[in-house]
Amino acid sequence: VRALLGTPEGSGALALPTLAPAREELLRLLEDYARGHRLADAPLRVALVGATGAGKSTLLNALAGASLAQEGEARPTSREVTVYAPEGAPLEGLLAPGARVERYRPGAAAGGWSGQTLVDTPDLNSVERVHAERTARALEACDVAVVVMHRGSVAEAVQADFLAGFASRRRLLFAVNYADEYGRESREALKEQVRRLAQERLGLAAEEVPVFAISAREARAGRDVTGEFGALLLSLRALGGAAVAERVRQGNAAAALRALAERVGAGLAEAERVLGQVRGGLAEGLQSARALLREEFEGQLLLASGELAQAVRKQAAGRGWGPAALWMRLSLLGAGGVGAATLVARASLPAGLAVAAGATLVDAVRSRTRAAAARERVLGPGPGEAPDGVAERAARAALAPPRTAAAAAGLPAEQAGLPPVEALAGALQRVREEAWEHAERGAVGAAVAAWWRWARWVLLPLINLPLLALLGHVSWRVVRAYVEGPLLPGAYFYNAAALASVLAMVGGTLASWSLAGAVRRVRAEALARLTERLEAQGEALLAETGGALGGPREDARALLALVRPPGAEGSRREAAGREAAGRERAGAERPGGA
Ligand SMILES: Nc1nc2c(ncn2[C@@H]2O[C@H](COP(=O)(O)OP(=O)(O)O)[C@@H](O)[C@H]2O)c(=O)[nH]1
Ligand SMILES: [Mg+2]
Repeated sequence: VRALLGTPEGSGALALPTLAPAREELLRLLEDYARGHRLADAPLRVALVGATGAGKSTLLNALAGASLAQEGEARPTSREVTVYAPEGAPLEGLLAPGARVERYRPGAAAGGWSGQTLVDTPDLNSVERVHAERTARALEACDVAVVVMHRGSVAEAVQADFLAGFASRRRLLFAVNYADEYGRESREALKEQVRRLAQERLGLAAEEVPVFAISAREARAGRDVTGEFGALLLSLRALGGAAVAERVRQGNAAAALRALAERVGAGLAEAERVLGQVRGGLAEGLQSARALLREEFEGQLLLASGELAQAVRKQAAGRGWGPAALWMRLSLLGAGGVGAATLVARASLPAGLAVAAGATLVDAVRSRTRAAAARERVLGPGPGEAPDGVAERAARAALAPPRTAAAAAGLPAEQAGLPPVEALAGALQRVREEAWEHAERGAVGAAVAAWWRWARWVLLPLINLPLLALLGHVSWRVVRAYVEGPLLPGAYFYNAAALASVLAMVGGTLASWSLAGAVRRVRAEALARLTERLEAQGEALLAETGGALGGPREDARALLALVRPPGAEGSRREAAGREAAGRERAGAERPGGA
């Protein structure tokens, strides 16, 4: 249990931030549980607790048969703890500063007391908080509390609040003192009031509330005015028997453990709830981040359409054949270069070729710088945009709702498994880069391949056939003129060439039009890739928050499984009884006992 509970700084259930307010109490409960086991066969410890002037010290003296504790007229009478212990009994946990210790030889006490350790405590209801704290510390180290009350303190809220912290893990006995001052009826009425209070405020079952009307002062003088002081003594003696004492301790320890499990269970449930909210917030934030990135990327792709169309045409021209493809290739060189080359070629062919080659080179460089510029424009911050860019804005949008949810629960963002904004922004930017690269390369290839599947059979023949027919016709005319004469005039060839270039131009334009669909496809592909990657990244991020506080949560679950094995339902006392019985059995089975 100690290992699973761990430490607030290290791992273990205590590292759950939702358990932070309960840390001290959990450590106290753990200590209580451990004490029950450590002192398993030490004499039972009985603490006398109650309001100032209730008669605690008088009762201790009556039980011990000696003037051990100071009985006082001036209140509060006892500031310190008085311990009345048999010789040799361990006193660990009881020796707070200022505590007074009286040892007695078992069996020799004048009050007929034997075997147990009695502890007189300061007042519960003193204005000095330190009194109640001392009493609480003393009761933490005891097994049984005898709650001593006078008429005025029976219904005191401070007392009930104090006892509520111990009710489940301490055996309680109630003594209504000053019985010598009331008649039988008021005594019974007071006892009834105590029973009701114990059930309502402390959650005890009716049969768990032993109440005795006594007069401590009379008992001091050896008189039992109600006949119930003897019964109280008997109850305490019965508790003092070794077997009962052990059962009381085990029951108390089991109750402490259950209380501990209850707190841990609540803390774990709260942690799960908070983390659930963080995950919900993150899912929501990621959705708006995705919408933002998609919208922005779609816009950028539209702006980069020219660049993408260029890439598509280049690839398509590479696949095509015949004059139409040639025209497409030529048109990629840029009209300026081709025009200049044609003009110069009329004067000198080598000069024309040189101009064409120069134009091609210039064009290649320009297309490269244009690609770089397009990349810069798509991926970088847009014109007039802050330099943090869309990725950072999206990261902020994704993280805002889960961070709010975590902060509302006092959970630091990193403990909730949320990355810093810069890290997420970096990852989102990488996704954008990847989607753009996909657009430039894979998507263009795929779109052109799809275009080529139909264009090769439909479009290219449609464009190339008239050209080939023209070529055939011209050839036929040339052959016939050569054989039969007269020879064809130069104007004929100029005309045929002009017609061929018109046909090729129309074909090239048709091909370009048909490629508009391919460009759209590239954009859609790139957008789909972006969405897909963003979704995958969102999943990974959600999975990461799912594993937040993994160690402490696991330890808390293991602790709960240890304390409440599956199916162990039923009432508190029943469970305590079962646990004690189980331990007795386990002890009996093991040779040598403990
Ligand atoms: N009449 C009467 N007086 C009592 C009784 N018990 C205690 N006293 C007196 O009440 C005063 C306070 O008692 P004390 O034991 O010091 O109370 P404590 O503050 O609870 O320790 C003392 O003067 C006692 O003599 C009782 O049963 N009957
Ligand atoms: Mg006292």
